[in-house]
Amino acid sequence: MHDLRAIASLFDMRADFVHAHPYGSGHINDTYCAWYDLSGKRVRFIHQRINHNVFKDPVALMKNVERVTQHALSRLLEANHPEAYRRTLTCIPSVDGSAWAFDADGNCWRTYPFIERARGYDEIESLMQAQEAAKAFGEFQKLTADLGGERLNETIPNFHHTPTRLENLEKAIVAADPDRREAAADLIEFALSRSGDCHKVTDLIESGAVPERVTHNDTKLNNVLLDDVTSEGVCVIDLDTTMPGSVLYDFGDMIRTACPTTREDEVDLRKIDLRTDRLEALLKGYLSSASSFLNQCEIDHLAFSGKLLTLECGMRFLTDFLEGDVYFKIKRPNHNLDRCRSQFALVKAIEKRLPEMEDLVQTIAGRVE
Ligand code: ADP
Ligand code: GN1
Ligand code: MG
Repeated sequence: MHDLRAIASLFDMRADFVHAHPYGSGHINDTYCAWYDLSGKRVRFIHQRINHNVFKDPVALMKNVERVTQHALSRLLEANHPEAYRRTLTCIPSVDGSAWAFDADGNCWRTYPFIERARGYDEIESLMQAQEAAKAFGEFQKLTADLGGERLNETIPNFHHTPTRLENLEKAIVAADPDRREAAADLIEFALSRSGDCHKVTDLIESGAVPERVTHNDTKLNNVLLDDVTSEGVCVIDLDTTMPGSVLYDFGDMIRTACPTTREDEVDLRKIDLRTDRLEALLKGYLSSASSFLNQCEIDHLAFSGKLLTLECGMRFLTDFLEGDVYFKIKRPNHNLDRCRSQFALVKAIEKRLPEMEDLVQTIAGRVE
């Protein structure tokens, strides 16, 4: 636990720090919810330490976040949105006026107002949630489409370049501790057996059939806050990987996180399946906001993107396990192995359902046009 009172003093809070506690279930950053006293009223903020093991240039990252959030806010204010400050993250400035601040140990921090009366879900509870989350991510892509200015910084190069992820896995297999390699033998075999899928989307991007766009790149269900009462997608969060990418990365990760019958680290593999009613809800929500700018090739690969992103995520968990659990936060030994096993079980479930999923995409896309 960091000294949050000291962190608070780095920002222009205009309220008195009361106390803070670790918050949320993200795998990457250190997130704290901090309570403040503002003229007798309790208000809360999020303080976050950016994981600089994962994000090598936190200032370049924060410059992206600052641009995207300012753009979103100005659009909301132009439209006289009654809840503009709840619909986008906004950066509280540091005492010297930047959107970030470094502590005495060289850690980079940022502060956001806490988005109230809404939350993110690790596990989905209703079809409405899937639909609203997908709509919100589609709107986010629409918003970033007219960002203007320079290309955003690549906060993690080759983040969703699946062939590079496969190469990283192959290197990790060679360098791994023999016990870990042995424990993961069946999963290594599975990953390598699906290597033919890894280059399909990057080939389409290289050929120009799938355009580069500004995308979120981490559209896990818990990275959109849904209204406590209406389930409406209120605010897209976790903008660390918002950078040039493909809509297929965003939709694929929505499938991976919103459609399974179990959570990401389920150990009872018999329970793992993909719910096509949830895919239908995702498609309805996403296409209601994104159909105006998607091309046919993107639409034709939406179902496959679910398989690709699930395979890629499983490969990343496996690589991290082989490298000694240095990237994703883990809560128990073999956690990354369990996560990988569950993701690969989901890949198999998707493979069985792919024809049904493809039909659903064409049906819903046909209805929206
Ligand atoms: P990570 O990269 O580690 O996933 P996130 O930015 O997703 O970090 O934050 C972790 C969790 O903190 C989120 O899943 C969400 O529950 C919560 N959170 C983050 N920002 C806010 C905010 N502004 N208001 C309310 N909750 C937030
Ligand atoms: C991480 O930050 P979080 O927990 O929302 C990861 C994603 C993975 C996800 C798997 C920057 O997301 O890419 O898909 O875990 N984020 C980063 O749960 O690597
Ligand atoms: Mg997150």
